[in-house]
Amino acid sequence: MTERYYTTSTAFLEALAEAGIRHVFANLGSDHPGLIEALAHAKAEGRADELPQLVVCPHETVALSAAHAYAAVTRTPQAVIVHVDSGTQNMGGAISNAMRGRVPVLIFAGAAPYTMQGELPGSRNEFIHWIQDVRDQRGIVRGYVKYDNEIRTGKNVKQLVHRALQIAASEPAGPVYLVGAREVMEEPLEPHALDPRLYRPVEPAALTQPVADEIAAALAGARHPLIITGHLGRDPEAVPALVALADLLAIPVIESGAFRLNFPAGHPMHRGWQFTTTGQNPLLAEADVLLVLDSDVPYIFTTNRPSPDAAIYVVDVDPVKYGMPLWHVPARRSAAANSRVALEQIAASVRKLDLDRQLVESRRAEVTAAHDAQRAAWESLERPDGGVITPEYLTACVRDVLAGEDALILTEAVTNFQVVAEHMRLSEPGSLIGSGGASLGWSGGGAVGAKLASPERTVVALVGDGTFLFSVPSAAQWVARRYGTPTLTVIYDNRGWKAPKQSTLGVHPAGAAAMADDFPVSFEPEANLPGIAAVSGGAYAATVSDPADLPAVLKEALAAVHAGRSAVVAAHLPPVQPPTP
Ligand SMILES: Cc1ncc(C[n+]2csc(CCOP(=O)(O)OP(=O)(O)O)c2C)c(N)n1
Ligand SMILES: [Mg+2]
Repeated sequence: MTERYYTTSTAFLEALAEAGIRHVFANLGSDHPGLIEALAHAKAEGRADELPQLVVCPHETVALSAAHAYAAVTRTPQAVIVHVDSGTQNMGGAISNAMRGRVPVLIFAGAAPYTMQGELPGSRNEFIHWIQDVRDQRGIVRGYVKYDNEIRTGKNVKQLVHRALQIAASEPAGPVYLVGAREVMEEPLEPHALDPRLYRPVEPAALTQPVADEIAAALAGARHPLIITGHLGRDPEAVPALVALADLLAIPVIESGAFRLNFPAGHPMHRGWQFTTTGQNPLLAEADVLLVLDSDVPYIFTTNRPSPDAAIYVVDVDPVKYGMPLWHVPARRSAAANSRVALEQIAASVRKLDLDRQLVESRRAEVTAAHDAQRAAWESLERPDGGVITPEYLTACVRDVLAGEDALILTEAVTNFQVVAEHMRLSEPGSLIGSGGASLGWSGGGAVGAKLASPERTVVALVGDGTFLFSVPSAAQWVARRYGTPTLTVIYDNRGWKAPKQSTLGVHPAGAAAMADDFPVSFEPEANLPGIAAVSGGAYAATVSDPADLPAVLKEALAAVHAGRSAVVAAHLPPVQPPTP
């Protein structure tokens, strides 16, 4: 019997498999012969099932965004392989999205060989090995990862992988980065296994009992309590815990900067969303007790803030936001805890109190009436405007075509984040994901990862036209066809970047740019955006201008997805800039 081929690369891939990772999103290069060889040997030896499947991604943004969405859906760490410094840089903003989105992803990059005279297998034999040798490859991502390290020997590579995954998955979750040069990835080893159960993520933290009691008493004694949350729904099981507390005391809930379903849209205590909200929210102004739960941006102080007398409590796994140099909420008390655990503790403490039932019930009636009025006002906007598709009408059409589907919505709709939230009316925990970060272009790869992670669901990405282009749609759509992950993408197509125009108007409302209506944000002449998906991924492609056509086109697009083909529909909204004469 021939001896089993087993190197650091085999052990590295095996460690990922031990941790339950089934796909590795990869963009390969001269640094990866060890990995490619390990995979080929495993196949030849009938052991391919013992290693994860490589998903070839022609762009690193797509690779990391796919791993990001996969991790967000499954809440398990995922892995990405990129090429030395170049591939690391090409992940671009996707790594900052993974950090802000708090998703556990292990990124492995090769490194230039560290011998050049054939001293070791893998030694330099290509001109590019000198060019790719940089002083601080790990420094490229150090501001964005929780952990970085170099694999220096195969002897402990599994230890490093499992430790990296443990750090990635412990709250707050985030990306981790390992590098390994060619020589070390070629090192022959004795096969060995490692028990991943000994590297479990850190258990969720709880509030101390006095703090749980204090928050419970404050909420129970408040006239106008309010809860603001941003991403507690990363753990779908936290949603019913929030519902239980909101029900118990009739507390209205606002979602702020939300990229997850944190609270069911149809629940009578749901009082709307805030993104870049420009006006004062009356609920926030009148709140006498405010609980900020898992929120990076609970409000924007310059335009929308709580009363200076409000008693504010912050509960968050990272309540002081170590990763944000400027951040402050004037909280009476801040506590580091897992939101689901904390909510269950606070509710248990509330149940021990003697409540003013009349106060709670009259508040429930008031909040419910306000909720109903808010929804009626939104619904009245769900129509075209003089033959033009409005974002509200578009979102309502998407919502209606998805009725009865088990849909997973990816939102990257930028200036239409709020419209998407208000008009999709999602209520299922786990039915919405966004990147959580600031770097646009996540949803192309994201849709691939989300569909791979949940093949039974209908995955729908709602994106801006600029965002669609940021997402490297050629690469994303190719991967989708190659790996059989059909999804529907709907482009909120205002033919340009509305956000920078709005930002300018926010600072210079009557400035020269505003006066001349001169903003360099237009995408005229128009590109055929769905056409990119058609040529690179064989997708169903359509562009719609007439509101009357929209429902039928969306239906046809959805049918294409169900038949196994991706679909991209661009819906023409009012243009961001008037067409140039
Ligand atoms: C990678 C990246 N580059 C640039 C930006 C800055 N930026 C923020 S919003 C925006 C416009 C996005 O355009 P589109 O998707 O069409 O959305 P719209 O603003 O038109 O709603 C840009 C360029 C960003 N957030 N991320
Ligand atoms: Mg746009």
